[in-house]
Amino acid sequence: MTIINDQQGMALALEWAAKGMFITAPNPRVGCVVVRDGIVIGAGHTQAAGKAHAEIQALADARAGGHDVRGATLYVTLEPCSHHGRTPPCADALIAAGVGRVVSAIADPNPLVAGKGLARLRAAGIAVTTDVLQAEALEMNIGFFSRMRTGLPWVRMKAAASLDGKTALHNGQSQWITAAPARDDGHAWRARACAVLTGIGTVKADDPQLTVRAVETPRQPQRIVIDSRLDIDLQARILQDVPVWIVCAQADPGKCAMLQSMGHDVICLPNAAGKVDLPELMRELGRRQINEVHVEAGFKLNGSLVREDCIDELLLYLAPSLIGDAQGLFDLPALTSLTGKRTLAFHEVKQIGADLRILARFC
Ligand code: AOF
Ligand code: ZN
Repeated sequence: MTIINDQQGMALALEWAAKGMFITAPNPRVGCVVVRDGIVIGAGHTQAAGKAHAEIQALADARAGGHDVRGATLYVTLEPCSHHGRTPPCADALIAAGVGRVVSAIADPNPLVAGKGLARLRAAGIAVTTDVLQAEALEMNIGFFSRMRTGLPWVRMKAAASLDGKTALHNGQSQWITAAPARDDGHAWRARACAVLTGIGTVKADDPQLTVRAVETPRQPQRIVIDSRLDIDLQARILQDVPVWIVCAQADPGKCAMLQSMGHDVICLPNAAGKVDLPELMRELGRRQINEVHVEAGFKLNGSLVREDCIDELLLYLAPSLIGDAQGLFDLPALTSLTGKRTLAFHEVKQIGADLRILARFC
């Protein structure tokens, strides 16, 4: 493949970043390609936390192919780091390698880096170009950017409904409203998240595992259940294999100890009303280095999360069917004036099989 301009080089680096989609958290997923005379001589992506960054992988790949990286151009989807974290600074490795030019998509929001990586490259005489495919690079790591900028994860709420906005019949039947391609697509979004969050209502009604199954992934997201009164049945399927974080507002010491002895983590975060303090939970998840949260919950918790401004984005699958009087998407209060409506902006609308996928962001 011949790289004829910076956009093309960065588009390829973004493809490499996507290869790290499920493995890099809490680190951002970064891709890097090394180009000499328009020819790609090396490529790589961020490995698991504590392991090599994208630039190091790409340089090693080029060298393994017998290529000389001196004077080469390096496309990287995030500013190369300048700090000693779990790994040494990439900026230093690029300077030592003698690369000629670095093209970066977006500045690293990590305050330990934030411009210092590019400054160090420039100070060493390397030509630097920035902000190439910046918007795409931001999307790739939207949760990491959110956490670095605000301390909060990016919270995406997934739901599937009929065209008349209904998620289940009154008798609870909901399988299936959307078709298999849309359901598999939902698993890919689940897989990329650091955590999957649901409520005790869904655990009781569906006894879900909330694992990723339709997509091959080396790691399962952390599962979180909001369960104010610690009502969860110890036999619930979600509790049977890997540790779950159970968030409550009142922790019965006996039940708490039993859950802990099964390896689960009980987080008690009551608000003044005796319910789980949802905004505080989001801050806690940020402190626990959760970048993206994937919410799959029911009418009640969906409503509470929206009302308490905890959601950044809706991932809504709409099936081309009408099911009439049935369960809606969100438990929100009736309004007397449209001035009170919650407004979102459509970010992307795409057809997946027979269904529609809508990504809409709160304004
Ligand atoms: C890069 N290339 O591929 C990634 C970067 O603890 P460490 O050493 O792994 O550093 C983690 C930080 O490095 C992370 O918070 C972010 O600022 C940056 N990520 N930087 O040059 C990469 N993944
Ligand atoms: Zn680095």
